[in-house]
Amino acid sequence: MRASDNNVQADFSTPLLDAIATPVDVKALPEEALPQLAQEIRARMVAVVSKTGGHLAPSLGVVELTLALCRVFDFPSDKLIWDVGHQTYAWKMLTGRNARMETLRRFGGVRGFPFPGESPYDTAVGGHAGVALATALGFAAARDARGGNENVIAVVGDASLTNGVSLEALNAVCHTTERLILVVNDNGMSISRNVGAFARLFARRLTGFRYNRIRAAAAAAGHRLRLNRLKAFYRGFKSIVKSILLRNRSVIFEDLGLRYIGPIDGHNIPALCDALRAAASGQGPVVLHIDTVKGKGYPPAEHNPSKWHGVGPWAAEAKPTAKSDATTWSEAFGAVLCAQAERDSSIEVITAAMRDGTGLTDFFRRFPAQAHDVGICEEYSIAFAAGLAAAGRRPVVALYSTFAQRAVDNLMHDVCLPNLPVVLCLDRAGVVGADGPTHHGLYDLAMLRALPNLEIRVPATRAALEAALVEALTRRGPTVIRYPRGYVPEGPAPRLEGSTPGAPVILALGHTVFWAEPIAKSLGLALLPVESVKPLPDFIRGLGARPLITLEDAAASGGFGSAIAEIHRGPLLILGWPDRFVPQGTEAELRAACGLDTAGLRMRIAAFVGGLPGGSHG
Ligand SMILES: Cc1ncc(C[n+]2csc(CCOP(=O)(O)OP(=O)(O)O)c2C)c(N)n1
Repeated sequence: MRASDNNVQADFSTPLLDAIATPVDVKALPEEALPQLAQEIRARMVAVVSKTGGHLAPSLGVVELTLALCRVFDFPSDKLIWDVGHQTYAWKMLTGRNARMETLRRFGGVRGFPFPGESPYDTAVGGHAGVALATALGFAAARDARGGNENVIAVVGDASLTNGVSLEALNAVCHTTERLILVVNDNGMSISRNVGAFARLFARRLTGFRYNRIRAAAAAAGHRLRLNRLKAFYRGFKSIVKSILLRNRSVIFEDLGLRYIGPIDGHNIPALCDALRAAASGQGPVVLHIDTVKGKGYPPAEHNPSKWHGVGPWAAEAKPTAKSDATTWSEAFGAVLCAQAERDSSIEVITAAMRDGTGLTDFFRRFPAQAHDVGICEEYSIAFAAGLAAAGRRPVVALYSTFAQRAVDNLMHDVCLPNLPVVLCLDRAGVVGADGPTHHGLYDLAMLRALPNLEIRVPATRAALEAALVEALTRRGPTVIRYPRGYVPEGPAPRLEGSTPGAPVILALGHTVFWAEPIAKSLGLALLPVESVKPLPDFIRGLGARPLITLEDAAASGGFGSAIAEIHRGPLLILGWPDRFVPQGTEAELRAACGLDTAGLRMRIAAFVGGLPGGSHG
């Protein structure tokens, strides 16, 4: 592939890749053909993602690893579990999905993450970070119980390894199984640069390579030694050199009961195959530490792996929508937070590895002393905020709604129970599009509504978001503010009287007031925006027993509509996302599929209104 700029070469051919139906075909190739196959995979990956968008840089970085895994192991009898699973495009191409890759992340198409329902080669669901090792341990324990013999391999990125679930699993390895391979894919990057003590530990890759050279020389000398005392001396020397040069990196894993192999050049297929074979053949669980370059082989992605971590389509034929000047919800949130921090030095902002995604890039640049990237550690982010708040600071935690699910207990136990003034901003609340069911933020309202002391705001517009944040920063207790992906409406939220007094009222939560507006207009219904789920606005009780229709960009069960059902005596239609997982697709496709587009909503609302006593809305 010639890819010296963002242009994608349209006329490349992939003869080796085209001939591969399963990993068995990868095994059958001569070793010399593998670099060519890697190149074809990268060319195809770039071409596909240029049209579909997706997680390009992570997937480019593990092409050789994927090939080496296919060479050494027997899938699907051996079990491979990818952490997050955003790096699996090569895996998908080599396990029977290459011909369908153009449908990647599209409605009804190949998923952007592993999914067992999609392929027998996908062992577990991917999407959220940190769970691969724990799941792999489950597979290993089940194998051991049944007396099976298959290998179980987890591939975990250096950033995902720092997640609490990963660390809990690391703690469990030695008392769970004697056979497990953990591949740590170390590229020094999360979405932005990886942070924390593990990142520092892994950052010593130069010393690591130096250690490997010295170890090789010492091992050669050690082989020549005959005397036991000298051998013991060599072992002691080895461990000292190891702990000095690797600064305890391997020692930490070895103390946790895992044999350490590495660091290995993660783009050298023969070296990877040797290391994987060594990992599979020795005694006890193993960690294989590989060094890779995120974005490898595509210069723009190598140069800026954060930007290319997840990208939208850029190919001419994909007709990318022209970059809008409009402000996103995340940007609006970041801007108002900066404005608040100008006057209030007690504000502390916390992100869990999503600094750019949550609109905090500027805040981190302008107020570094008040900004914390805690890594992929959502539970920690909330408990940390609780400590800050209890000590008199004003913490604002920005998480994606779906990842905040991890931290519900911390919110209940560490924040709501002591009634601490923590502000939790839930970005991407609502459907998110192509990332699909693992990433839609549909369950926050149902999960959080029951928590005492918590107030929940759902602004409809930019002004409402700003007001909600300013107010939350003055509250004495905890507040959640949820808002969706995409552009924030600038104008006021529509409010319609309806054509007949006493007729049904649509109560639309947050930005769904803009979904409801054309329907309310065409059916002559009243439309009232609602921007707080907890407490509910007083005016709702004032509506008495009038027929109500609720609308929300959240799961219909347990959310805003359910809150209304708890207090409302009259007829009620609850509209939100159905009680099944919502697939990937554009927002428009998903709304249409679930009856939440304009036509679907109009039909359902008209049917409800038509079925009311008197049969008419007017
Ligand atoms: C629980 C959770 N929080 C946040 C994310 C968002 N996220 C996706 S990938 C990623 C970085 C992963 O870094 P690493 O594990 O090192 O893998 P790499 O992308 O570098 O291959 C983050 C933060 C997530 N998927 N899951």
